[in-house]
Amino acid sequence: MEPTKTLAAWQSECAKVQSALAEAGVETAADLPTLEEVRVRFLGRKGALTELLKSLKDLPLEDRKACGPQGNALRGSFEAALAAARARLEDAADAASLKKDAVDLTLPALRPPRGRLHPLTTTLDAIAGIFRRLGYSWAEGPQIEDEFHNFSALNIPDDHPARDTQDTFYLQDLPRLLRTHTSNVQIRAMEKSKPPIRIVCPGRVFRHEQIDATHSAVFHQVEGLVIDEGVGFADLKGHLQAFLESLLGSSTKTRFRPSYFPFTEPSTEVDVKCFFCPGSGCPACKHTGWIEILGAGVVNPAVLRAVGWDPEAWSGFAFGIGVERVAMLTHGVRDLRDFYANDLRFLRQFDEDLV
Ligand code: 2NM
Repeated sequence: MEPTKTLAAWQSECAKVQSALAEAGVETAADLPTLEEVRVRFLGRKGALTELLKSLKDLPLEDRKACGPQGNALRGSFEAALAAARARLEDAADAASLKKDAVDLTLPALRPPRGRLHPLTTTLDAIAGIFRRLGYSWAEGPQIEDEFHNFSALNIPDDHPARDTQDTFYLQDLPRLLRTHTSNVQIRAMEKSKPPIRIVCPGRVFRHEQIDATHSAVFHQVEGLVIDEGVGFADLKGHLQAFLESLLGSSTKTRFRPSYFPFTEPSTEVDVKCFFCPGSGCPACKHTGWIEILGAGVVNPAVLRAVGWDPEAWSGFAFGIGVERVAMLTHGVRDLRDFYANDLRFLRQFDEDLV
């Protein structure tokens, strides 16, 4: 093939490529895509340096021998400059990402958030746990109940105000109601067994109440029942004194006041000496020095008769404890609605109670 290019022409093109390379900014390219653009501009398929090297074949043989090494040297130094620039940019990118995603392994670990039992649950468990250690079994029953198990069997007369719709939630189309205490469980436990019995009945109860800081339409009770031969008021006092000392401390002072419930006779309301003030009076004890904590009494013979148990042969006592009321006193909570709001700022206050 006849040469079509002169040495002078090739040398001039080579000088142009060389000066274009010098101005291409390989050393100062800001990032890898820019550098790649420069590479393609000179060494791509139609790149200026590629074309220059391809045109070597158009030179006379003698000139090709002289220009070949010159062209290759140019490509060599350009490729070396590209490699150096690429290494510089990659190092910089690595350093930037290390800085951005830096992990300080000397920092203390973050604790994963941990759930806990609700203070009403721990209070209910604490109450039931004390009675378990006094030999009581745990019994549960329905929250939707009939009038017999919630009222009649408990010697609550048909015209008693507690049965009024002002106080009790009745179901719309059924002769059923939401239990107003867990005594229904005790009636059912007696119905399906024989004396003796010693049970606690923890659970949710419902009353048609005006809701305020100390009243909720839904709350929790732990009721207890002991029936055996010759069990009376002295046993009631012994069990409840032991319970209160275990719950509130061995120096707890109690006061058994006479009271009235249809299902017990005699009946009593039990107060503990105020543990917020030295007896001098404060808002917690309504300036009386005493805090009412539970109700109790000797089971009315009418209740035993209602379940077919012989009141001449068997006797015993029963009590009812409001879980919310105890939890308010033991946790220093002034508004029981705080227990139901599920505000973690409130609930987390009691994390230290659990070990
Ligand atoms: C109270 C107070 C006094 C009570 C009575 C009975 C049953 F079923 F045996 F008759 N259960 N609970 C009772 C007695 C409950 O709550 C303040």
